[in-house]
Amino acid sequence: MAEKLVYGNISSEESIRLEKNYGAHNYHPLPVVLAKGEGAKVWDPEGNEYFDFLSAYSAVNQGHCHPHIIKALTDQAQILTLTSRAFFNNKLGEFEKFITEFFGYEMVLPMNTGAEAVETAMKLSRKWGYVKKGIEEDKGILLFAEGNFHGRTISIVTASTDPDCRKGFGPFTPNIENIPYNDTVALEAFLKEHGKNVAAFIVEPIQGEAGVFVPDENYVKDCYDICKKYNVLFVADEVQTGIARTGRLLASDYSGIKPDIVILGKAVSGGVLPVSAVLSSKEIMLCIKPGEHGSTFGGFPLACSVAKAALEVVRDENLIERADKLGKIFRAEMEKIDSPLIERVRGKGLLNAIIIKPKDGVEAWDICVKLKENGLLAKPTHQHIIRFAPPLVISEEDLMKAVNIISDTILSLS
Ligand code: IF1
Repeated sequence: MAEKLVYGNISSEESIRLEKNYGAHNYHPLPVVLAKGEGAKVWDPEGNEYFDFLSAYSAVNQGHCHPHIIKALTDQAQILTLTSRAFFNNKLGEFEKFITEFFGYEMVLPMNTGAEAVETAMKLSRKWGYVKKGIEEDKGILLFAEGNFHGRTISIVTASTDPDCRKGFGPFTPNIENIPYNDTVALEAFLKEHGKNVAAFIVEPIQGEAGVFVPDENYVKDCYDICKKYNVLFVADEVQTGIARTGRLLASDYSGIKPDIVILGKAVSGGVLPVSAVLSSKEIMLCIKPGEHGSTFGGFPLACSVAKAALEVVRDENLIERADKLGKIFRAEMEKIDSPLIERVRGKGLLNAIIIKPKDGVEAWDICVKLKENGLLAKPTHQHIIRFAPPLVISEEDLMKAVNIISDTILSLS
């Protein structure tokens, strides 16, 4: 018998069937259909309620459909949405001043998706390498860490070491190299040999896709210092770790360094529109001249209004402190779960993961399916890791309810 629909007019079953028949098969989603979101909770068409412990991969740090952001969206949508950059608009400059002051940088280059912002940082780094560092034309190297995730374009997957991301998509972009992550000796060795031609080292302060892999405490600071020694730009991809997620405004803040270039995406808009940004100094940013880079939508008035509101929420609702405090509670609670299925708990702020030790055929995927049945959504990564990253606006009370769901679920499978 068909269940009665509470949200929308298409059932979960029908939604899945439609996606399967008409959409490219480039994802393998958990079998749950979302029809509504509010704060840290989401609902399926049949009205079942879930805690969202993925937050659209940390895009929804401010919570689903935050009223302040949605007001900015609907207000601006009735006035002006898109102008292109062929003309000035009255929202862009205001937003640029706001975001640069917010993060303590001189200039910003707005784009849309995270991958576009990474590509922008790659182009900007190479341009700086030729214009300022004096690298011989077409010799500029971009250095990345193994296990990275920076997006899906050809040049970005050139830097990937994950066969799923690369296989069948070659040939790749030249002069993109890798060194092991969390290995400053490898960085120093590479720069000692090739430093003259290296424009930038582009790295995640915590590797997200690698399973919330937190490097050694001094890693980011030491990498920064090594880069300075060889006049190489230190570029932090904070698309996932930035904007309060890890309990600091930027994860780089834990290391007390200021990257030469910061890449932001996802939560810049609170998950309302694709808005990304590259932050840097005038010295670096002004290496790119009119006509050399851009995007039809980059910095569009609607995005500017939404992103400004989204950052105001981070400030006004103390999301940095919340993530820091709730993260400590969450990890402590996870440590208490006495189950052979849990090998390790790790993370910073509200970007956390538990490493699963498969037992009697029970794997991370099975745990996530069971969590879903019990009212909590999370996604496995790399088969044996489950990432837990709720919206930062989650109340302590809801966090504890979620902790109980996770604990009960894991114990029931142990
Ligand atoms: C998908 C992962 C997360 C990112 C960093 C740039 C981008 C991302 C550090 C590109 C994107 C995503 C995209 C998402 C899955 C996801 C992800 F599991 F693959 F690694 F978040 F953990 N830099 N991350 O994490 O941003 O172009 O997607 O806006 O479905 O591919 P984008």
